[in-house]
Amino acid sequence: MKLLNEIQQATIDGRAPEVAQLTQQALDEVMSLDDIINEGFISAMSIIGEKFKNNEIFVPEMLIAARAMKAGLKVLEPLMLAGERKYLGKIIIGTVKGDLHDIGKNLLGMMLQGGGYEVIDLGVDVTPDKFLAAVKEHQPQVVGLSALLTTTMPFMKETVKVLGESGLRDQIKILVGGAPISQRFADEIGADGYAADAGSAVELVKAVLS
Ligand code: B12
Repeated sequence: MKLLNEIQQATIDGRAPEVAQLTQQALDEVMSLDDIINEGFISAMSIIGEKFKNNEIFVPEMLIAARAMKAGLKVLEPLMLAGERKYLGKIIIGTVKGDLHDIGKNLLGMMLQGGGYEVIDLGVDVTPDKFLAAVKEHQPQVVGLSALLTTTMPFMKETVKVLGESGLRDQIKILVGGAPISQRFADEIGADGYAADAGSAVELVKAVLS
């Protein structure tokens, strides 16, 4: 528990090398990936988010904390990706237009890969047309849209609309997620599913594909 608190604090402080080292130590002590991610990193990011909202910290500090979290995730990556290679399905993921947040989307990608799915990551600031082009090219079963800003949520709606008009809609399931997203919003925009975190997203993908 103490170690997870240390990971959380070092992430908040943006001490990337120390986060990497503490994460390795947590793995050596056989702590679960879920505990490290949830109690170490995600809890740190919600504290950072609160501090930012209250003007106690600003974008540079948020960025430095995000880098520290990435350094920790890098240590976990080989374990998260260690799944079987025979894919259960193909999934395209991306952060929608105007939005540069990618930590949650990356985590989602790693968990899905670990869960046995082939993941094609389109990156951040992905326009609806780019999602459509990728669907045509890769023919996935699932498309996962991520948004962290309330101002970019309309582009999620736009992406669902563009995919809807393409004639390919019945061949794909569209899932949405990100801190400001809810099941209600997913229903409103005509998405096929919503999950609050990357772990539940893997379950959701299993469910929509079954
Ligand atoms: C780190 C961070 C940044 C970093 C991002 C670095 C990076 N490479 O991602 C930087 C500094 C760049 C940044 C910039 C900005 N940010 Co910022 N940021 C954050 C912060 C602190 C953490 C986000 C994060 O990584 N969380 C951890 C991850 C693991 O969680 P997650 O993304 O929610 O993902 C999980 C789930 O949601 C889910 N999930 C995510 N995507 C998907 C997709 C699918 C399909 C599914 C099923 C599930 C799923 O699974 C994930 C894993 O469990 C949040 C606060 C917060 N608590 O969210 C603010 C926050 C999102 N940012 C905010 C703001 C305002 C900004 C800026 C506008 C600030 C500015 N003035 O410039 C810019 C916008 C830049 C842009 N155009 O995108 C606000 C948004 C407010 C709002 N209502 O829209 C927040 C909420 C802070 C706050 N409290 O005010 N930010």
